[in-house]
Amino acid sequence: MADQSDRPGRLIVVSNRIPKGDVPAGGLVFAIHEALSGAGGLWIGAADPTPRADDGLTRIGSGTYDRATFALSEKEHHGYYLGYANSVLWPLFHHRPDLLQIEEGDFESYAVVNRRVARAIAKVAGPDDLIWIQDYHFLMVAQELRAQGLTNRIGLFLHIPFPNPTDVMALPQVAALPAWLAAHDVVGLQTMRDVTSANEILRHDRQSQMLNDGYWTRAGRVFSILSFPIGIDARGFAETAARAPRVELQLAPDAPLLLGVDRLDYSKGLVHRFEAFDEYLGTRRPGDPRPTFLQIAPVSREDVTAYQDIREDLERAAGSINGAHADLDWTPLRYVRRHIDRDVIAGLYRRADVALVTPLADGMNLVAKEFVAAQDDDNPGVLILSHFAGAAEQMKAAVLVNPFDTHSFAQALDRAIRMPLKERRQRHDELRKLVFEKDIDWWTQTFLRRLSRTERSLLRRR
Ligand code: ADQ
Repeated sequence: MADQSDRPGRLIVVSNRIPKGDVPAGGLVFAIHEALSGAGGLWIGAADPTPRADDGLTRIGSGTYDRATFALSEKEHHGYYLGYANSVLWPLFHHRPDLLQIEEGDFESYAVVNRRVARAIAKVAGPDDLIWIQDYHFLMVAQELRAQGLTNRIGLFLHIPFPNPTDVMALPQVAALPAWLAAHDVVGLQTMRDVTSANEILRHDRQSQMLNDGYWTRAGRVFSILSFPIGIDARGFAETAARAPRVELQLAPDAPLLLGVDRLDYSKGLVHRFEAFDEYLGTRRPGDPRPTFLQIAPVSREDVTAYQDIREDLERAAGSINGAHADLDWTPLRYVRRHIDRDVIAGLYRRADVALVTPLADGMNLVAKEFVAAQDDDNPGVLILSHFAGAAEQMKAAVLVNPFDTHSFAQALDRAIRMPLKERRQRHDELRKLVFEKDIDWWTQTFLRRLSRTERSLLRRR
């Protein structure tokens, strides 16, 4: 790929996933597309695994910005992606050190891939380009770029939670983590809770010293750790929901519809959610409405053992709930594992009376925001949200639950199903304001503004 350093001030984004064709509407991938369409620049992501991996980038498309992939061998896909990223960092950062699978060679594979990405960036980056690294797949890229002499402004946004100081001890590379972070100019996290954890971990590092206003200094560099809660394309999503095709669900006329939409993942708290629904069903009084809970959860990361286990647990729980409560004309729980199109999901959000967004740990959780954007403002549904979703820090007008406390979770379900229109509207108005104001554009602009102003902030402090 040609050196493009003659075009100063571009944005270079790195994310593991990159669309190989059209950009799907909504989600993070769409947000990156939007940011690059405005600023122009380069988007780098992983190619599909091949038997061998070479250095360099392969251009896969260009328009208002360029797209390129870095190569990944099948062995690296195993070690870097399925191994270190998804069997070490993901469980650890989601507060599940018990699920860690530390395999020899996986970290080396992660380091090799991070180094390859850094070399590729170093080759094409002009001195004024902003480099924006997305997520836990690339924690070492900035350090490698600094080792190669790059002085560009580099930002990292971590989409997942930050581990607490105790859990992080289970990371074999824990001693290296502060240096990985310090190689960036801005480290963006989803919530204040995450910033507190990161600060706490850095306080234990002898070389890191806290300045103020989110700034740290380490080994001669100044960097900041701040929260930038991610948003959605609220306006676009609301339009999709209002236009969405109506799906025939064959529910009884007044049956409340409860809805869950998640990637099948142990962090999403699906078994706990099923248990709370089971308890709620057990406490229904005669004449109470007969709700249907529709859970959509397509499988993901099937090659990781923990994901096979959760799938089995869930199917067992679903079978037992329907076995105990179903009637000839009523199936209380419907569990759909098939992929469902985004516009159909938008229509289901709008139709649902209650959304269950109850992860045990989650960086933000965009489903909570999509549900709010999709509602009919005159007759909105109720959002039940776990305290452990990053979204709970902003969305205080939701019905907040502790997913580990089955009994109070079941009571919250009952309350949500019965909630009068006035209260539903009051809560919804507050949530809607937040989701539309702090949308995906707000997030992108806030992060990039902070990153591009870094130099000036640093000069002030010298
Ligand atoms: P995810 O873990 O993927 O993202 P989430 O924030 O809920 O979680 O986003 C999922 C997206 O996929 C949503 O846009 C949703 O509509 C869509 N989706 C979910 N289930 C679907 C289904 N069955 N069919 C079709 N689409 C489905 C990571 C972090 C989150 C963080 C985001 C963004 O784990 O905590 O909020 O990045 O930063």
